Amino acid sequence: MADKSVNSGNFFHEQALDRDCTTLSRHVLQQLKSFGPDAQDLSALMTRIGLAGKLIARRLSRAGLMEGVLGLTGEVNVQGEDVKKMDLFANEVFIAAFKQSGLVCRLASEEMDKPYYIPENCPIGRYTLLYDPIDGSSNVDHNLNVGSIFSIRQQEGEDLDGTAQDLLQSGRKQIAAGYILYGPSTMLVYSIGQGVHAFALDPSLGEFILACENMIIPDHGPTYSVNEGNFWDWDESIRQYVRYVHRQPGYSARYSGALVGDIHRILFQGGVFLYPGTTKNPQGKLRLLYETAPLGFLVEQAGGKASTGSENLLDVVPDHLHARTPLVLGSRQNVELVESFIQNNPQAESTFVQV
Ligand code: AHM
Ligand code: MG
Repeated sequence: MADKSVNSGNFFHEQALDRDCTTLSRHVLQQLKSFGPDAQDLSALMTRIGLAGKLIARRLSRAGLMEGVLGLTGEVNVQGEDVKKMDLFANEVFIAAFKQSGLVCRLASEEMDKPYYIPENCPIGRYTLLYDPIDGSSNVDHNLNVGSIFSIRQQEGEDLDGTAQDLLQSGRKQIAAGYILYGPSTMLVYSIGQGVHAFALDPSLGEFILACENMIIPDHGPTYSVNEGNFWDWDESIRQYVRYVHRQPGYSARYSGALVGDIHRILFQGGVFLYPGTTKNPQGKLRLLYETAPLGFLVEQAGGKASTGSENLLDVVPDHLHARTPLVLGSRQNVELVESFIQNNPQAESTFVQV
C-alpha cells in the first residue's frame, strides 16, 4: 500500500519548488502566453528592472556602513529639489542596467532634465523606460522605506529631433508599470495590463519570487494618506473632505513620506492617497509620467480608481516631460468620495460601505 504521507509530502515539496521557480521573467511569459519577440522583450525588460532594484536594495541595505552613500550631492535637479547621493546612484543604476540591453532607445527620469538617449555604439531598442529612481528621497538618510517607480512605453515615430514629443501622451499608452518597495523586504509590484502581481526578493536566491498574484484593492478602506501639513495651502474642498474624515469613525491617517510605501499599504488594505494642488503649486508635487501615471495604471489594474480630483488620471496628457498632476488614488469608493467634495457635491458616507 502506498504511503500517503510520503505522497502528500512530495506534493507540498513540488508546490514549494514551483513557487520558488515563479520568477519575474517566467511570470511575464506565462501572462502573455507567448515566447514571441514581444513577450521576450517584455520579460527581459522586467528582468532588467528587477536587476536595478536588486542593486539599489543592496546599496540601501549597507548605506549606514559605507562612506559616500547618504546625504546631498550639493546639486539641484530640474524639479528645483536638492539631489541626494542615492538619487544620483539609483538614476545611474537604471541607465547601466539598460545601456547595453538592446531593449530601450531612451530613459527619462525625475533626475534628468532631458531623456538619456542610448549612444549609437550600443544596441538600440524600441521601448522607453520612464522612472523615479528614488521615490521618497527624504526618507533615505533615516533608514525609512523608499521606492522606485517605473513605466514602459513604446517609442512612436523616429524622434528625429531628440525632443521625445511622443512621450507627451496619456497614461493609457503605458505597456507596463510598477514599483519596487525597499522596506523590511524588497518587493516588486508590476502590471502589463493583465492584473497586478507582487514579487518578494528572496535574498538567498537573489531572485524576485511571486508572492501575491492578481491583487485586488478593496472597494473601500480605512486609510487616508495625505500630508496634512499643507492643510492651509489647500483648496477649501480638500479641507472640507479632511474635516469630514476626522469626524467619521473608522478612518486612520497613514503617511510615510514615500508614495510607494503608502500606495503599497492601500493596495492591500484599501483607502485613499491624496496629493492635491496647493496655493503655491496648483498641480501639486507629483509628476505624471514617472510617478502618478504608473501608479494610476497599477491601481486601475487592481480594480481601484486613479483621479486628479476632476478627471481620470490616465486621460491626462502632459505638456512637458516633468509635468505634474494632483493625485487622488486608491479604493474606488474612497476616491469617488474625495471627487464629490472637489466637485462641490459631497456625497454622504452612508452611500459607502462602512469601514
Ligand atoms: P521624491 O520623488 O522627490 O521623493 O518626491 C515624491 C515624494 C512622495 O513619495 C511623497 O508622497 C511626497 O513626495 C512627499 O512630499 P511632502 O513632503 O511634500 O509630503
Ligand atoms: Mg519621486
